[in-house]
Amino acid sequence: MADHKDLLDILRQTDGYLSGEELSRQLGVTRAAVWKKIEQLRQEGYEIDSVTRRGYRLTGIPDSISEAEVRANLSGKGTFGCHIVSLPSVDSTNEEAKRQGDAGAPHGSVFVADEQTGGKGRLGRRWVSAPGSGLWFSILLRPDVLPSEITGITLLSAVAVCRGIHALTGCDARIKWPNDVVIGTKKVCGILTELSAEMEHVHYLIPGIGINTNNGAFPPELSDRATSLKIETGQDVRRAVLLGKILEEFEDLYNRYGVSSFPEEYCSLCVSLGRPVSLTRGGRKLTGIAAGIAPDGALLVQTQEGEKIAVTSGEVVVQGFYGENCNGNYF
Ligand code: BT5
Repeated sequence: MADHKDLLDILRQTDGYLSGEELSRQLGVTRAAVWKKIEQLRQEGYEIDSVTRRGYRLTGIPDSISEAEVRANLSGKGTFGCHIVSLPSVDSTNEEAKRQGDAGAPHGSVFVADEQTGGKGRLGRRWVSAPGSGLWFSILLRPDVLPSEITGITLLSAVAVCRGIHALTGCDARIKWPNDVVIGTKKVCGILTELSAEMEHVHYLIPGIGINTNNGAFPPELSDRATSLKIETGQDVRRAVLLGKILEEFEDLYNRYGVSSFPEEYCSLCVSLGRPVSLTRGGRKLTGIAAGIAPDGALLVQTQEGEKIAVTSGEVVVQGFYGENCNGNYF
């Protein structure tokens, strides 16, 4: 028997009104059942106009990340989003992806949640993921590569996020090497890539992406360094639409670059390049200019002492931007 998601699909695909009789015919259910389904959708936040003798018309879609809403907004070829898991609340979408990855979930699965109770950043840092305020999701990938060959994936993901944000909001989203997406000098998105592998084989790879969409404000410790799409544009963003767009861009990039390389576009989007930077290496504080990105994704820094070094991990502070050490303390 058809459920209310089928009714939603029909309403979505119809421009004008559809009578209760026509809906009951198409769904193969009674008119009373149609009415019940309409009420159920209204409770989920869908706005449905009803006019006597004309019927029903969909007039408003909520900012829902339900599987049905995500699926309705997928426009890629179908690999990314073949399996969608949407949860009201979860510890971390990366952790959910790992659990389901261990249980055999397929390449291209997407895990999305309205709230994360244990959202995480790199080095055990916390990622603030309040309910309804952002798009928190993870993609499960099963590339046939060695663990040493996954160096491009975080960079590629950042490009997909910039493209998706720009397409939907017009915001000039850029990248602070390696994994922050910023608007101006504030962070709108963070990416955490995790891996399950043996020496010779990657079981799966999980880029986890957190984008502040509709946050009106942040906790005091983040307020001068975090922003949201709503703060930047004054408009609400429908997260399922943004997710659909990012998955489409991700699929396009993944099919062209895989996980081992990244698009040249990364460099033109990267705000770190050409700026003074400082970092700590082997207990030594170094300063210099971010001069380029190596093919393996490392940041090339021309130091004041005249050396050119490749930085693959750790915190690089870009002049004019926020920074923090591995304890999450700012400097
Ligand atoms: C990151 O780490 O930026 C990676 C964040 C990844 C989050 C996604 S959400 C979906 C998936 N599931 C997860 O559990 N994680 C991923 P890092 O570069 O270490 O930055 C963390 C720092 O960003 C924190 O120490 C804060 O200073 C700051 N921060 C925390 N929450 C933030 C937010 N909502 N917006 C902006 N900055 C935030």
